[in-house]
Amino acid sequence: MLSRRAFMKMCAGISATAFGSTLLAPEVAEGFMKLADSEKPSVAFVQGQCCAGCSVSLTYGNEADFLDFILRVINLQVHPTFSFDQGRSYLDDLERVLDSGKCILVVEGTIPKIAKEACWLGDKPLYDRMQDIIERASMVISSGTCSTYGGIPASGENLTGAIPVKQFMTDNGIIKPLLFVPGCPVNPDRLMGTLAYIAATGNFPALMDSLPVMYYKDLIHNHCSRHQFFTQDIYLKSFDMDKDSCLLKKGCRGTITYADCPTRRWNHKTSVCVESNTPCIGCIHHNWPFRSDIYLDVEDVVDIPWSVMKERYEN
Ligand code: FSX
Ligand code: SF4
Repeated sequence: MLSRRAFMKMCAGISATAFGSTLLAPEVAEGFMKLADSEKPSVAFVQGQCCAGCSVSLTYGNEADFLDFILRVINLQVHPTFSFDQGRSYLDDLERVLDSGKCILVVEGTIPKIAKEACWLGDKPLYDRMQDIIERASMVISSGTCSTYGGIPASGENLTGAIPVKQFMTDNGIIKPLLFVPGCPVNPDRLMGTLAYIAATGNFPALMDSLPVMYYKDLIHNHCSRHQFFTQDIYLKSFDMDKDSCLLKKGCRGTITYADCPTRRWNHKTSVCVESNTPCIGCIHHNWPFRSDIYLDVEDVVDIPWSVMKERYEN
């Protein structure tokens, strides 16, 4: 059995890795004690227009192992990609868990409002089912950029009228606690960490514009490993050059995108976009995918005032 000291040390470790600070260690400890003798929160996933990449991403946890997570922290009741039960059985399971009135609903993807037939759930368009589903959940998490801001399905001419969850709720007068975990795909730690926080405390973590502050408070640019080259005006001009340069002139959106990617990293902390010689494409930004090209060639960046360039990068 763990001593109190060892237990608190473990909670501080979890707090530091999942939430970026040891400050939440007491809350984590209290939460785990609560979890030990109470029911784990029920979680149901629903997918709209998306590529299911967010769910695939979830299985590549950095700090938290997905299997461990669904065995110890939450009670994953139903998931359109992971559940053994598919089709009618998935719908029956979804109904059952929603009937409990205590389920946390995670939505991936958008909901088509114009061409409703672009996304079906069972024998009805998702749009016609969504009000009932959301109203029976205790809280809603928009997982991924599509579900949060519209993302790829709502880009361009948006012929299907793809809308994110928040707009669906506003259009249909639904009031329900709603939290955003954007990213295309979502970073597994951010979704599992958010759910773990809710499991431990029963509440949402601190939010700013519906985003957990612990993951989305700083610009990627501010913690980027290439930041020193930015301050020295050393910019990458061609991708076959060495790595000792800033990617700003190749359209890097780390300058306008708020997330902890440089420190949290991806794929078991292997790397992060800018360290793989790829500019940040801003997949977490509310305007993503931007109307302009993903990889911009902006040779004149140095001479353009930052305020003007920022506007250019945000579109
Ligand atoms: Fe969107 Fe997610 Fe991108 Fe895909 O669920 S955020 S297209 S990685 O799968 O919704
Ligand atoms: Fe900022 Fe991108 Fe340059 Fe990194 S590579 S310092 S995020 S502009």
